[in-house]
Amino acid sequence: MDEATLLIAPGSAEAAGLASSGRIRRLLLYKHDRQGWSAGMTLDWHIHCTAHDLSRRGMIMGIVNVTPDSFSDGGRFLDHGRAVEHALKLAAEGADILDIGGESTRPGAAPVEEAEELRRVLPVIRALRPVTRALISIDTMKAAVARAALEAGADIINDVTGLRGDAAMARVAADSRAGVIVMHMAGTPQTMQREPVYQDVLAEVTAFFQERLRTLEGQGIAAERIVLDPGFGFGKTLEHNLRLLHGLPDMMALGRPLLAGVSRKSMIGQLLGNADPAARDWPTVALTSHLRELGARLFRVHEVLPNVQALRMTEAILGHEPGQP
Ligand code: HH2
Repeated sequence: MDEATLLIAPGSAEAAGLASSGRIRRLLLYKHDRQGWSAGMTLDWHIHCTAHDLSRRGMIMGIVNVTPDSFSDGGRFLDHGRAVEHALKLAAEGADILDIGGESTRPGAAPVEEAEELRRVLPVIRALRPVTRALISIDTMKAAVARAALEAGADIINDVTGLRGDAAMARVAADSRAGVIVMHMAGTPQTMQREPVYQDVLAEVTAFFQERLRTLEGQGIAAERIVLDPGFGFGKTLEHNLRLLHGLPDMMALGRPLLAGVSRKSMIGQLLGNADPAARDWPTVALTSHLRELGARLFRVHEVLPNVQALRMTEAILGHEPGQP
């Protein structure tokens, strides 16, 4: 198979198979980053009536945890006023998306009742909607929470179960025109870090995405509305996370934008011997730059400003066509 065939059919099973063989890694990177699928290909993300073109300009998603127990900032923004203030600060720093969550997904976290989750997130979304132009995403595994959040003005459903956790979630997404983030997780937050095992983590996560794209399309959710997220730290050892990060260029063959959520995660602590999550922001910034070069287009982060700066600098270099001064 040659380069032209690949460009004609990114996202096809054929392209994904070739990509996971490792043989076209550099070609895909070059074609995508330097030329942005120039042979008629785009990397659009459809949200409501707008197509956001991510081929040349990625997005920063700022994290707003309205929780008492999130792994790095639990309790800091449980108060609604504080959460809104924090979200507006992230938007002012350049966040394209504000990701509002009312249930921690850290390993072993206790599940939260629907009523309590709604009580945490809805007032924050309602307060933000009229005062920010940033997109708002709802980070939830519950269909009822997603539906209420969309009614309150949210634009995106961010479901760490990849729309498998709650049987009603796909219907909520299909009934709306919201963007959808499909994340891979092995098990549940309660069980996921109990010795996760894969034969080939990259092939298995890629196959999961193919199945999700197919199934969700059949349920009325067009692929153009979907962003894919390998789910770093969700049922993965350090080795699994590193393999997936290295394999991002291969996953681009799926033809959908990729989101990386590595901010302050324990894999950084494991590698650097860095126990304090808040002290993991600089490695996170470095990863934003590097992962943008490997093909990721969306970055879910706690600290927005330095990540926006790293992303824009990296894109300035990637977009610099040969022959220009
Ligand atoms: N990670 C967390 C939560 N939601 N959503 C996506 N799409 N991707 C991720 O990697 C991801 C996510 C965990 O981080 P955080 O929200 O900071 O912690 P907690 O779950 O403890 O609130």
